[in-house]
Amino acid sequence: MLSFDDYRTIINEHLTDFIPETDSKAAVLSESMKYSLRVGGKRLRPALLLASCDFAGGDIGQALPYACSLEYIHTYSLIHDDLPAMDNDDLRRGKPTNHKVYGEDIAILAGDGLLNTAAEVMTGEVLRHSGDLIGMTRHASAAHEIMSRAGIRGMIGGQTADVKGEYMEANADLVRFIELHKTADLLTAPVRAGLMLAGADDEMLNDFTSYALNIGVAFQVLDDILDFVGDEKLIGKKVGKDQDLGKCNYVCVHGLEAAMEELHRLTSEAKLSLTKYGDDASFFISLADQLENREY
Ligand code: GRG
Repeated sequence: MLSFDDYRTIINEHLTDFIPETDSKAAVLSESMKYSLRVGGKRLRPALLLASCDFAGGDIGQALPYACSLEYIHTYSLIHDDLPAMDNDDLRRGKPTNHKVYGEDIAILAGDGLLNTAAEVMTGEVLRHSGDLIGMTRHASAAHEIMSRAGIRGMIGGQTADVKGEYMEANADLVRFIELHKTADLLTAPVRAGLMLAGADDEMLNDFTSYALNIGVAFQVLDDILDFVGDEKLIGKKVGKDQDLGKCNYVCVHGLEAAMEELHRLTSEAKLSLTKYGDDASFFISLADQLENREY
């Protein structure tokens, strides 16, 4: 297996390779899509996809279009989340948000364009394997996994609960629903899709699903902690937004100390899911530790 930095380098080198050329009359669309893709980002989700495929003995060249597609979906969700109708943010990844540079109309279309391109790229890959039933089934499963976890029972459903939950009473069930769907689903999709592309068995899929859901929820709990105590310069966007919007998150429901304990518990649970793989799973174990200690 490669290091996280090596997977990230592969992604950064190929990230825009799968964006089709647009007609010159729509040139601003691909420009704004590429602006948000290139403006930064940890590349956590696509790196997880390549690493999971690699771990299970798959070909990371075949996984690359799915890894990039997932980053397109993640980036679309950030562009739309930053819009005035949602979180109304001026900064993302330390740079002006898409609508601040291109206007709201183009930012909405850039998000649409990224989501649609992801579906186009992945279904194209499925079609390319139509002569090989086993290969095609693996590709179709990976594409379905990504689209459904990004969809209305996944990230979009979680975002809806978040948006509509803004002014509700503090509610632990609502907070867990938002953590699981707005955030953890899009961190679970790459792990499962990578394994599916490699043809992993159900036992491995179950163990890694448990790992991914736990780091995914932990990721959101830490996001909530950072919204209270994080450094705006490091994070690259305004902090304290949840309180400003009257949003209910893990910290406001359970308190800061309990949030830190939950972050540690979830990270330990994630690592425990992979105990049987020993040193072979060290990439995933050290990633869980790094995520627990991230400051942005
Ligand atoms: C608009 C349908 C729709 C969904 C938006 C992504 C999202 C759902 C909301 C963003 C709010 C937020 C900050 C959620 C916390 C988890 C998260 C997605 C953080 C950003 O992910 P990182 O830290 O970002 O991996 P980078 O910039 O490193 O890629």
